[in-house]
Amino acid sequence: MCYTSGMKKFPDGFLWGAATAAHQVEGGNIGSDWWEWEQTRGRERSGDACRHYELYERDFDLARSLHHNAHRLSVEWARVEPQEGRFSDDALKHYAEVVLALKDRGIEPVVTLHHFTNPLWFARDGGWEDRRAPGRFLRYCDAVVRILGKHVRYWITINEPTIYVSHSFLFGVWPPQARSLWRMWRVSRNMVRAHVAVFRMIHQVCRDFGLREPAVSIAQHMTALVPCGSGLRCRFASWLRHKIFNESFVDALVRRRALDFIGLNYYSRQLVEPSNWGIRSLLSDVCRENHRPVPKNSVGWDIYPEGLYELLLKLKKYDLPVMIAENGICAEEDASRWIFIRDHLRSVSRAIGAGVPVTGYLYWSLLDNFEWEKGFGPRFGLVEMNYRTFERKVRPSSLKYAEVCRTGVLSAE
Ligand code: IFM
Repeated sequence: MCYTSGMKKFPDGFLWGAATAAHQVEGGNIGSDWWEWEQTRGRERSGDACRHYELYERDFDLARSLHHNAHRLSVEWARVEPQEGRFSDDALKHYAEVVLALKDRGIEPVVTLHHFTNPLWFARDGGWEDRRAPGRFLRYCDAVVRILGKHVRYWITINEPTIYVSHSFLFGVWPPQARSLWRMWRVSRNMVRAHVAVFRMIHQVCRDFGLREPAVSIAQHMTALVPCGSGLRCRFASWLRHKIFNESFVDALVRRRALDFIGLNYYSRQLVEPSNWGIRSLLSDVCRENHRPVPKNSVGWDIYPEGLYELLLKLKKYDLPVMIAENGICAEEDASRWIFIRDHLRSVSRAIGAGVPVTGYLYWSLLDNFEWEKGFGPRFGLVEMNYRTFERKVRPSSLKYAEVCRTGVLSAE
């Protein structure tokens, strides 16, 4: 790492790019539980989204023109297995073409197998709570890996398991809108089992076919948990939340030797201030006074680049490579996007200098997209989307980021 006059040079071979997820960009994901939920409960419907299912080559041309050498996408289970045990050759062929379209452009694919959405048949028949869930997920992943395995090295089995289980089974804001610790625990346990089974299967398939060693992980969402005051309660609650929300999945998988690297999704901080020693308060109370104000994104999340550095240092103990699998800002004006990227890359660079083996940075997201229960309002894209005409427009911030991707250097200003 070179620090000459504030300039930061990233390691050779560093992965630079952006991420997307099928349901958020593809459009027409009619066989999924989210699609059904949106028809009656959602604020907005995903509808055609960005029409990425048909326009992916155009989007990858843009990624290449922005000097990305990696791209994270997700395969949609509901398309690949629209009915239990019946696989769609068309969908599998489509994803093979998508991955090849990336390779043809010199872009390394990072493939996610589960990004919040489930096939309807699966959701209706017990979903992730059912003891058959890990086996069902494994069967789907096996079909995908057998087709894509020779072109894909980096796999993310499950995106943000803690966000999925908390939003869907504890806070009740995502389908199936449950509010139950017991159900959340069952789903978490099944997701751990599912990941471990898929991790082993991917390694086995690569051995069987004589393919190069794969790199398999989850994408773990982590929040910087900052005690609001110096008192014991604030510090204890921050520690506890970090253990549960940031580290529990990673710990479970490291114990089972089922991670080749750590995929880290980082967006924001939480200023922790529990009002009492009750468990609910310890786990969820935040400072209401705005004691240590920082800028916010357009949906009110604190922007806190130092948090990325702090979390990366905490990951050092695992002795595994780390890929920033998502980091991004939704903003009404684009100027803050480049400042966000620059400041977070400074944190990444500091962490690398402190000995954390960070191997890549994938901005969320390549395109504006469907932000789940918030609909199309938040704009995260390097590329602006016109949802009426589907015209794509490169934002100025993406050109500044492109220069870093091209040179591997973050300049001082
Ligand atoms: O849009 C989401 C993505 O699906 C998962 N990580 C966080 C992003 C922004 O909220």
